Amino acid sequence: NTVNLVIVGATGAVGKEILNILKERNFPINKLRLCATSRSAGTEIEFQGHKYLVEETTPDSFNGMDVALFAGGKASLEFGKAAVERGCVVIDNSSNYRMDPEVPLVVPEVNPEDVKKHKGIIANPNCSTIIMVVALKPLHDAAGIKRVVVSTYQAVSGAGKEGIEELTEQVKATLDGREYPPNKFAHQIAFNLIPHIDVFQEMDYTKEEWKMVKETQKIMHDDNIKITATTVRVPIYRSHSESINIETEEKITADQAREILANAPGIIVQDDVTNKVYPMPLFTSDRDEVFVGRIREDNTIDKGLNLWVVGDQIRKGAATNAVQIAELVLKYDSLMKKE
Ligand code: 11C
Repeated sequence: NTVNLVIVGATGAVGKEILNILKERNFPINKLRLCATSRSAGTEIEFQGHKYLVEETTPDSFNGMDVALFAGGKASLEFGKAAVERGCVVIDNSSNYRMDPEVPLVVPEVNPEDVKKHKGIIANPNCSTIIMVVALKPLHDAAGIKRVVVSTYQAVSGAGKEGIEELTEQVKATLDGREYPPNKFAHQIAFNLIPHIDVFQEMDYTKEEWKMVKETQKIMHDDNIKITATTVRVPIYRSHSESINIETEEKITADQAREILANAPGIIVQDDVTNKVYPMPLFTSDRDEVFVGRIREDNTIDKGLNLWVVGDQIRKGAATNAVQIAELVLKYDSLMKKE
């Protein structure tokens, strides 16, 4: 089976990474259409030896296509339903439909079967949620997670290309003794940390923090897991890091957790403190796996663990996860090539 595939938002950070991953994984494409806003339409993108002209997204962009990968933003609100009406399965990396009960929210290592329940739209979770649940799922299966306390250290590229540019220019300006006022971020990000990602909502938690709570419960099919999050922007380019404390129903030792995680899909355990081995964002970027280290028993409770989890949020946190979902759609839907 080959697929007629549309990528909406093909010129952004996630869209470009989706193209890299489709190539790497040899995704079976019959026809490819690249779309974006009118601002980026006309850009030329090379993919597997062919040159593609980026088109402005319109409802007709989806005619005759099988799968539409939306890289993010508002596009799926505007065109998602039109794509479904034209027979496409939509895989949406934005937060627009994630909490819709009709829309499966999928991380292939955690709840692949949920893809089968789709009614046209499948949502890709938030990047920090994806990275966390890949690590939590095998421990939940083994010992039952009751409570999670997570603090994140999120890279500026989570805020897109403008986030990268703001950090670079602000670092240079600060070193030169010049002012570089914040624009993308609420405060200066150079030589700083900002405990504020996205807008403030109920109880003074941010939207990013609520995403980690609600999306995790939906993906894990367990509203009883208690989750509390603090999300922080840090001045690094790529890969989100997370300090995660869990409390479990059953006792699990650090050694057992290490073995469970080492055997789980999509995870690499890097945990050898004697040799100063632990995951760090500089070395987890451009990788699809989630890296786990600093695995320790929490000595303040009977059954608890601390973990340090790091993953490339543009790859596994967005583009790779979306392409993996497309692979599951192919597997479950047996899409037929449209001539
Ligand atoms: C960030 N997690 O790092 C955000 C970006 O819901 O897909 C992804 C927003 C989302 O700023």
